[in-house]
Amino acid sequence: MATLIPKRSAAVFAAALLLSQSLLAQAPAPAASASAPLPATSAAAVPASAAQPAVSSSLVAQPMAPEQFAACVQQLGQLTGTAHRPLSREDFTRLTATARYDDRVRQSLLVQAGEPTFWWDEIAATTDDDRVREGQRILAANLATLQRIEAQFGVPKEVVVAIYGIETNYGPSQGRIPVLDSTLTLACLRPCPPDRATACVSRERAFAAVRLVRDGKVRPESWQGSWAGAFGRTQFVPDSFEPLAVDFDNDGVPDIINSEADAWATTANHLKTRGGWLPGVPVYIEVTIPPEQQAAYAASGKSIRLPAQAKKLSEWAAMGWTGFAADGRAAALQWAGDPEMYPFLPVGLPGPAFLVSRNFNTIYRYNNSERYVMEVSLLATRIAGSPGFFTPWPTDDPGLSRAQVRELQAWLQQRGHALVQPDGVMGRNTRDAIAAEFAARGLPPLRRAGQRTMQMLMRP
Ligand SMILES: [Ca+2]
Repeated sequence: MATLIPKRSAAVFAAALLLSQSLLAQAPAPAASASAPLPATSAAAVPASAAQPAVSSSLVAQPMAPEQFAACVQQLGQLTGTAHRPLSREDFTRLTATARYDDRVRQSLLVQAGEPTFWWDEIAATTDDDRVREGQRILAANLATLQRIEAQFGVPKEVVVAIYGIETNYGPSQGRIPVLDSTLTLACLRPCPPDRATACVSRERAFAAVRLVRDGKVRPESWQGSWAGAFGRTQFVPDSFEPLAVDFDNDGVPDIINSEADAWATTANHLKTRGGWLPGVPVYIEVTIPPEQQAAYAASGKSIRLPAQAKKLSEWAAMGWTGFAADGRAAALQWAGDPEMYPFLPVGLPGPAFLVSRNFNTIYRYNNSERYVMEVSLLATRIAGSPGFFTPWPTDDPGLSRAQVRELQAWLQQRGHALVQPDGVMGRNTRDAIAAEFAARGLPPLRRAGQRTMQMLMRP
């Protein structure tokens, strides 16, 4: 979950642009909010007004020296002991004595700022048939528990299961970096203003991590998570876990690492408490915009998200907007309670168009990436047995499922690309190998493959 998709510095962003130029030149439309090709990180933890430092390009340019990290941790210790930060310097010093700088955090910051990816590739992989089936299996096997969570928090059980599926692939991908190390490393790579008072995400996250250890809420020897400090089955960051953790299996301990019930209830609590989930309101409805109104939504290379235009669904219907029936035919826009919704177009027109509700914003607070919100809500829709959306992406080369990516990776391995692992994730090594294969055929070195280009590459 998470919020902490770090903001990019100009320098890092410039590097990303250089990397991406060849891709942009060949692509039908660049992905809008280039959300990380990494496991998502975690939930909105501090007030939106809290300062969020930019990644300092000088700090992430090379690994931090051990003495520099030690000095940084010591400086953080000087800031403990204020009213909003109930943590003594003694406790902080004692509990961080064995913390280590972890360079995987820095490398992940760089990767995240790196390669742009496409909506159609990410959605195809994150909501593929395997993930839908596994979500349906988990839902059926835990129906009573998930129904009780839905009754208590008002959040649909399919949304909770979908977050579980997107965050950690239903459990196994919780991250392997000690959380004290990742949060302190991040706080040192993204330094805050040096005053005692200013709330600042990376610093407060590290303090919250230390408090969780101090209070016995986690077992430090086995407390691991993502590079961004998100941990557990639904990936909470320490500063979100601390106020929102729920012990739903009633064993006396909120444990989102080992207990699915606790993880699901804690997630539902976040959506209810932080975002104000509206029960009974859909996250999105796919729409068709009348031709004479389409010019305002033309593709611009960015997503189009217009919360200021929120209107009741009946008002959109009166303007001629229509939805889709389960069989893909046009249907009148209507919903019980006539919720307020606003336009969201991931890549503009041509392409899928949606009206989204406040529940879209609520999932966005869980992990502030538009792609993440659509992945979660599409997966939830399909887990519930409904079709995905009907309008095709504006590409003649749609994205691959994880099974297809594994097949492609196995082929790349056979072709001698030793760094490629058949893990179903289109990472840097896989992209390098794909580009090399295109180049070997005298073609532009695309750094992705889709349904059409995969067949073209693998043709004997
Ligand atoms: Ca528990």
